[in-house]
Amino acid sequence: MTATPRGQRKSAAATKLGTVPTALLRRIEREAGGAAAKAAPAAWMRAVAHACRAELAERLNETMQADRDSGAKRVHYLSMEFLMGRALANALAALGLDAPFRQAAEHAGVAAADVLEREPDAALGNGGLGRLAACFLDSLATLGVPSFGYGLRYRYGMFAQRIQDGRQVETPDDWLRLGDAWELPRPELRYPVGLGGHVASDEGLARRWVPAQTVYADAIDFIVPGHDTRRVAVLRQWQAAPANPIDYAAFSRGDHLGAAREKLEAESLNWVLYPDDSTQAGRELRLKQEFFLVSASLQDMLARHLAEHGTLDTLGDKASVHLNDTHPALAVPELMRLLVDEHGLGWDAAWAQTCKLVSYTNHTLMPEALETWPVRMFEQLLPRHLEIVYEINSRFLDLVRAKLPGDEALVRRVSLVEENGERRIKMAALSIVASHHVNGVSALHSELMVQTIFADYARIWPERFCNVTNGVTPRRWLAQANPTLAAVLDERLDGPAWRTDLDRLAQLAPLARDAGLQAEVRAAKRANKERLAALVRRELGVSIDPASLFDVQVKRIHEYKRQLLNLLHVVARYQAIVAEPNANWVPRTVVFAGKAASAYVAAKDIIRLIHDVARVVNSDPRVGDRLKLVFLPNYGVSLAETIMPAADLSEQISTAGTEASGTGNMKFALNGALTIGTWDGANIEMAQAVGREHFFIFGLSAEQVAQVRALGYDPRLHYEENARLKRVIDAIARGDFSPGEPERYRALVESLLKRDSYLLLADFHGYVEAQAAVDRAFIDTAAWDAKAILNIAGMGSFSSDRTIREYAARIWNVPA
Ligand code: 26Q
Repeated sequence: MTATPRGQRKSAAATKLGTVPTALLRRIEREAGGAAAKAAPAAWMRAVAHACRAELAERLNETMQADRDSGAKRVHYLSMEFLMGRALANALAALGLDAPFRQAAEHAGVAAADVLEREPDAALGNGGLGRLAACFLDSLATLGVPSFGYGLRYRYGMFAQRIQDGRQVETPDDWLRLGDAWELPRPELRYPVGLGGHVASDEGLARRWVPAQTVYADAIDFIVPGHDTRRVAVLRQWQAAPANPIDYAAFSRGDHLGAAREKLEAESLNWVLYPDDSTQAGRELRLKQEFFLVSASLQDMLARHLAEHGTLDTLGDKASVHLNDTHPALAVPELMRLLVDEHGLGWDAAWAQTCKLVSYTNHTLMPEALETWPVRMFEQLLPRHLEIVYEINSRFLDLVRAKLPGDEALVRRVSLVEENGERRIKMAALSIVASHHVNGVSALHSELMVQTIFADYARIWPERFCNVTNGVTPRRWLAQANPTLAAVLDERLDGPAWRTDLDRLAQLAPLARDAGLQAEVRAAKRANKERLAALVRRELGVSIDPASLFDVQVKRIHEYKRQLLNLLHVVARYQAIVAEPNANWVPRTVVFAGKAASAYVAAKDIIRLIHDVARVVNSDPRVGDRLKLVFLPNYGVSLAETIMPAADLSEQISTAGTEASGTGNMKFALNGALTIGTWDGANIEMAQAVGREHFFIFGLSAEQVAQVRALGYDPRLHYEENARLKRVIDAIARGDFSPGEPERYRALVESLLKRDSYLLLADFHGYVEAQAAVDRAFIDTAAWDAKAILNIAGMGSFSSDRTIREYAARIWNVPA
């Protein structure tokens, strides 16, 4: 095996059709039942995936054997979401099979790209939190950290988004229709999970849960390859199965639906991912899903520990349980129940182990997004767990009274039970109380976390709170998504090592003004822009000019992310172009993509307005190529892989203090886009790493936002004082973009003028100025290219490898 300049390992017989391609072709012929040349791309995709899976399964066995033998401490990463995307290109790269695959395809006359595109995205997540978990698995594997990711095998993942008459329509994402070529079922791993019922006491006063219903959790593994290592990570996903798949009595009465009730109920646990990151979906099914995930995962962890060590006394030394936000927070009472009720530990011993095991990452500061569950629902579904939560709470509140005596108001505030209105359990409080570490995901977010939402807990346990800034995997987000730029880096950074040592990007900084490097980076960007332009033409029938400035905002649609601020600028620019068509306009293409939660009306209005504005702008002959606006439907991991490498400008414009970190911001900069952004989340650390002068920063700081709000914010003042802003809002309010229905955006405009909860109007002026600075910078090509190179060079520390090393060292106490 030798490394080529592109970093792919070639087999010795790479030039002729070597043994690997021959084996691949045989496999395809076997699986597709005929000549490889005639097999459909989907059949190719499955066959190649199966070939990779066989190799990955071997590596998984090796990895697990090694961890058993060394008695290694393992990390258990519990998450309701893993937004994995496609796996084939990544597996081929990690296994060194990319070149053989391409050779085999070429030999058979099949387009490799067609095969790769047949793979459906595994979209088992909503957005940032889920994609972060996927990047973490890539880094856990690559760094060789003994670990398990635990999640649910959703039958339907994130909905597919279609646009009809400018409006979002959600359709089911049938990602398993072709069968998942990657799954490795583990029929030997099955655990019972109870629900409902009551609590009984035995003679010894021990309490024991008697569930009304039991389902089984079956394990299905998804293997994540490491890069530059034979080690792998595993994502273990749980599939629910009924204890009694058929009620024969009902069946023989002819009541077929009734006979299937238990089966249907069990399967509902895997039915669909909650597509809601905006509102607290107080739904019973969601609570059941959360419990199902944690119960199965913890039973699996305990079974393994007992098999390896024979005692639970060492559990906390050999395992770590990480909560990806509070969604798996039921792990705390479930672990206590398993240890105390099922394994006979005393409360104090069990609590000591639990606190040694658990850590928790918070991903949002917005109080309305903090998860709470009605006590009533909790009690119905999990009666024993409610008792345990009460016991945890009572001991915790005693501790608070002892530590900070005489402050009953504090005691009420920190209680795990919200007593105002309907009584509810506060999942963040539950997570904090049991965690040895609680972290935020950027420096600002972690600071605000202890100053605002968790201030009381930080007073009690200041040492418990810390920061671990997010990162992204350079394997997917640079090497795979941007092969043209990756080839430039391989050349300039002496080979492929940057893929697993991203700090090497810093070596580009001294070359930022090198005309040769600038030309190479520019050519790569141009190729990626042409690829995106082709996609836009295919999908939307709109032609966009690859020479124009590609200004891109792609992420979940949310008011706090302020897609609407971006759109206000687009309208302002449109009006200015119409007013002065002969001025020296820098041609721009504004690209949006993103999904709105199905119940989030304001977010859906924004999607509709983008389409309405796009129709008007794109068909106005006075505008021509000076401005184009496009919305690409069905944003997801795969679309991001095409869009991000093609961006010149990355829009990261959340109201300061609202975006916990952002990770798209990192992916864009890594691919040579410049950022226009607020002083928020990880934008701050990125700007510091790159140099503020190479960032377009605007708007109020988090502190100023808090001040403005405290003083009483009146958006109308900005509207009255800023003529440009007034023209924009008046045009929307008048129906300039919805002539058939002038009232269409009344609620949207009214909300802007009356509340403007995210201070768009306050930041509008600064934003428009920053956009003007972008235009000026873009026309100086050499200066722009230098900035792009410095952005790439500054991204070394935003690798998820760095993030995982920090978790390993500071939180999990495992080697990495
Ligand atoms: C909660 C209850 C019921 C149903 C759904 C939910 C739910 C689901 C998803 C609540 C929140 C989420 C997702 C949150 C999320 O993606 N947060 C993002 O996390 C990223 C990784 O840390 C950050 O970069 C982003 O700033 C943050 O918004």
